[in-house]
Amino acid sequence: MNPLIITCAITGAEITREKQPHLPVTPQEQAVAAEEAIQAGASVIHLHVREDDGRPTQRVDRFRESIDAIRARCPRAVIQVSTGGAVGESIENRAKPLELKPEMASLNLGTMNFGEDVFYNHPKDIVALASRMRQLGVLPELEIYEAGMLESAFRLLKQGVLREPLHFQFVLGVPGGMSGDPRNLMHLVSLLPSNQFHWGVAGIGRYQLPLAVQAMVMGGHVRVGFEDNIFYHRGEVAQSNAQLVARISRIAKELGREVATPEKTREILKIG
Ligand code: KMH
Ligand code: ZN
Repeated sequence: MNPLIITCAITGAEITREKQPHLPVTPQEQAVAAEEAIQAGASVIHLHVREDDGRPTQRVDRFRESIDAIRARCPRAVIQVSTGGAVGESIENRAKPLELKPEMASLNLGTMNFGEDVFYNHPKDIVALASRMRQLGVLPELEIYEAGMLESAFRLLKQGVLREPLHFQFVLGVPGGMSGDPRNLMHLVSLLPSNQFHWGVAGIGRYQLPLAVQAMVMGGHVRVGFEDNIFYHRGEVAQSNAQLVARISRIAKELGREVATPEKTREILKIG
């Protein structure tokens, strides 16, 4: 089976220190969390940044600080910046970290209810973000929360806005999108027409582990981390992002699935 790409979403935009005391917030904390996650088997760091007081921000200087700090501790990591930001962030701000020309960036494929909020992704903004990524040589990771968004991605591929090979992240379990029911992942994967596509799954909350295991068996990739889930077991907060990554690496080993190094990940996703 193909090597397993583990992405670690170390911080996110919504989780607070009150809920997860080990949440990395400052660039230095993020660098330590990223280094530990890479050592535990992650190869991609999905990056949101915060101000020192924990507020989410899309300030380009803050992204630069975090990326420099992560690079200093783990130069091999593939860094994927978020263009999703926090709910309610302007599209102009969401696009800002692209100017740093990261290797990867997230691209959200549609508008949806997101818990009690609405996560807006206007079609023209999706096209603009995708086009800017293409101009700057940034690989988009396509964030898919329900099946209609996957079909939107296929339309954008036909229109030439996106290019193969596409890399999908199925984010399942956000209230407002598809839940983490295993049949939803089966259905989404069944809609992928060929192996010209890469896919992974990010299960939210209690869905994180079962969906990760399902994806590993199905040949997909996995995202874990505090952005999506703060618990190790029910009611027991995880001690670090790396703890969540290490569990996936151990299960992969048991399943006989090699864990991709950052170098292998670049080769698989054709980065650089
Ligand atoms: N914070 C969520 C509203 C992404 O990084 O692209 C959106 C999000 C997706 O986290
Ligand atoms: Zn994110």
